[in-house]
Amino acid sequence: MLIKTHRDGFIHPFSSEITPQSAYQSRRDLMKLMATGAAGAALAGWAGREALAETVKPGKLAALPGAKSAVAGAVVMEKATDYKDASTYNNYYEFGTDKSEPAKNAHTLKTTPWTVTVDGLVGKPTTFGIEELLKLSAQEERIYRLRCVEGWSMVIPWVGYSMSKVLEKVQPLGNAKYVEFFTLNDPKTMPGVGSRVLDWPYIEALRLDEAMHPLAMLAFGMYGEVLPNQNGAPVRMVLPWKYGFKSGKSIVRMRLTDKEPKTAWNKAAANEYGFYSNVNPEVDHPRWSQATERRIGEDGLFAKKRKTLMFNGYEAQVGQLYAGLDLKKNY
Ligand SMILES: Nc1nc2c(c(=O)[nH]1)N[C@H]1C(S)=C(S)[C@@H](COP(=O)(O)O)O[C@H]1N2
Ligand SMILES: [Mo]
Repeated sequence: MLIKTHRDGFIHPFSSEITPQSAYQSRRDLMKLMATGAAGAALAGWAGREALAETVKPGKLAALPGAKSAVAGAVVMEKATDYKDASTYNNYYEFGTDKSEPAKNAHTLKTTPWTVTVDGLVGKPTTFGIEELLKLSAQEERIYRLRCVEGWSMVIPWVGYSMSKVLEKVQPLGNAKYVEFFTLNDPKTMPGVGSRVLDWPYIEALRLDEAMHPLAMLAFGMYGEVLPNQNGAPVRMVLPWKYGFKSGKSIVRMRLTDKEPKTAWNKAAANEYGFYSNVNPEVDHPRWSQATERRIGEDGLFAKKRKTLMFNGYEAQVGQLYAGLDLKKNY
């Protein structure tokens, strides 16, 4: 196929800029062009923007377009996972531990009104309304790999911006070293928090320099629409170089601290889930290898497993953050 730009697949569409209808239309147009041999010029316009991916947004949720991101490494040239898979195969324990449960149960999540408080070691502690947060910086579309610690992966077009934009606004103090992220813990709407699998709320944390890295994202949408509840509406973290569980969903508070915070999965099993949890094919989980992964949507009988990449393929961008750190000890 002509516009194959990567061994793994095709450039995928910027869903925010095209409707399902127009994607289909342009796909047909491209096929026609190719048939007449006049595709060359048309392809220039397509490069990195539109393609033959079958992914279309369902158009059920409010549109949330994002401009193409200029952040280095923010757009992976791989076929995006089908929206259907990305929105029905989820991990969100507050709505059940089975992958299919969040999509069935998360309709109870109440996403308005919603506020996010940013406090702790900052000059200007602030509580942002979700509308205010949405407008704090321009929305960008970023296509990131998401690698779950369980051994599966997806490619998702998120809409949002670097979380550094919010952190800069509140003016971190000199002694702030970490950011602790609190997610919603509401027994009335979240059937899962009655169970003892985790210590609620689901808490995640980053070193401040990790949180300030341009790839560290706050996402409000995916596939050109606002987030479905099961994917962490109305706002979640996305850390593409870390295992999926570091990307907390439905964030309500960010607290800057000088001590390394305790995180939900680290509290549950410290020997299995470290503070860093950077994707690393060379450091196995105590119960399974992390060397390969299964891409959701490619799980046919003959589908080959993919090799997991160091830092999930984002080593050029984030490797420096961990210079001199023993990654076997600091897993
Ligand atoms: N609050 C909360 N955030 C969470 C989780 C969770 O159970 N609760 N699961 C994590 C895990 S293990 C993964 S792999 C990703 C999955 O995100 P997705 O369902 O959008 O693919 O969300 C992460 N964020
Ligand atoms: Mo995960």
